[in-house]
Amino acid sequence: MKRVMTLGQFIIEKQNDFPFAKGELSRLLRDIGIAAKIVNREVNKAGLVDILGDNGMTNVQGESQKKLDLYANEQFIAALSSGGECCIVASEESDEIVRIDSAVSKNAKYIVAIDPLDGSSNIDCNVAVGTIFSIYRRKSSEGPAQLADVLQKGVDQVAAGYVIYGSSTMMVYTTGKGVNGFTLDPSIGEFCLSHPDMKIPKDGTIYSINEGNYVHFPDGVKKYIKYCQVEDPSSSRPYTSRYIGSMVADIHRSIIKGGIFIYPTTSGAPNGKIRLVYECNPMAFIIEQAGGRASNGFERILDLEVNSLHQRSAVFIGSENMVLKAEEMMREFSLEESEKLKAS
Ligand code: AHM
Ligand code: MG
Repeated sequence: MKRVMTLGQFIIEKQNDFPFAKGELSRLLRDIGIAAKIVNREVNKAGLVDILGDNGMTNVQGESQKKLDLYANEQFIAALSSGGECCIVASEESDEIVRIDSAVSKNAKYIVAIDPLDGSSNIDCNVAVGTIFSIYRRKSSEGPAQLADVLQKGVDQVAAGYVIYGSSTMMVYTTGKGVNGFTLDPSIGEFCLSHPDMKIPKDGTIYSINEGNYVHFPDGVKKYIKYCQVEDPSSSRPYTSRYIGSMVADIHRSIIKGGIFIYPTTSGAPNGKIRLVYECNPMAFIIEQAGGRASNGFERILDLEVNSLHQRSAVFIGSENMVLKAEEMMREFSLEESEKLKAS
């Protein structure tokens, strides 16, 4: 019989990849896995709120039902606080960085940036949502960690991952040595290795973008969409369009099947919508580790300067050849966007 490898076992085995590691990163990843299971439980009963009422939806602390994204935020911060390996959490749900001031945590060497529940507008209609996380080593060596410790380029990430709460729940992560995916087996309550060494196809036939915004897109994006829609059997066009509206789910599909996910700048959102620190950078790290490509249309996401916590970026991410083609069109038809993005 095939041996089941749980996330916990896998993390311990992989610790040997880092000869001087003391196990803190492993514990951090394990803590994130535990919080993900708690959030998964709540996400799964989201539709029951009207049946069970407040009481039925009481969470583990005995608090009545909260918006799920706030609940997820609290769960991840609690898990990261109790472990003692993380000194700052930077979250989409918190305007400022959250310092963890307990005696064990305040000198911890890791920083975690997180989007606790991405795509949460999809919850009410039972569509997949996700958690995205990114781990950095703090830069300063003494005193309380600062915002500057968080504002690191994506290329400096130590680890990144996502959890997708979909038809099954998966955790996918990288520590810079490939990407591995674990599916939650609800019968034993463990994430089990189901997708070892994930690789994204170099080419794909699925493009994913909110086409409702078409009139507001830069010309390069409009041309790329038209390119996807042209009939050309030799390159399997027209491509298929798929847009879930949960970036984690759209990118997860792209990794499995091949494809490109684009959230460009628009006339209404001149810097794009997706956040650099806890959405673009972790997904870009994972995609690159899986053999794909991620850019803002002109520059590699992981090399972008990070100036503020909630900074936004345009994102073109997925199968290498699809992203290359879209970049080619951005250079040809929307070069002025590149200057605007640099200035932002
Ligand atoms: P959120 O962090 O507020 O949930 O927003 C991010 C989400 C992404 O998951 C998704 O790709 C995008 O917003 C969808 O935006 P839109 O509705 O504009 O297409
Ligand atoms: Mg988000």
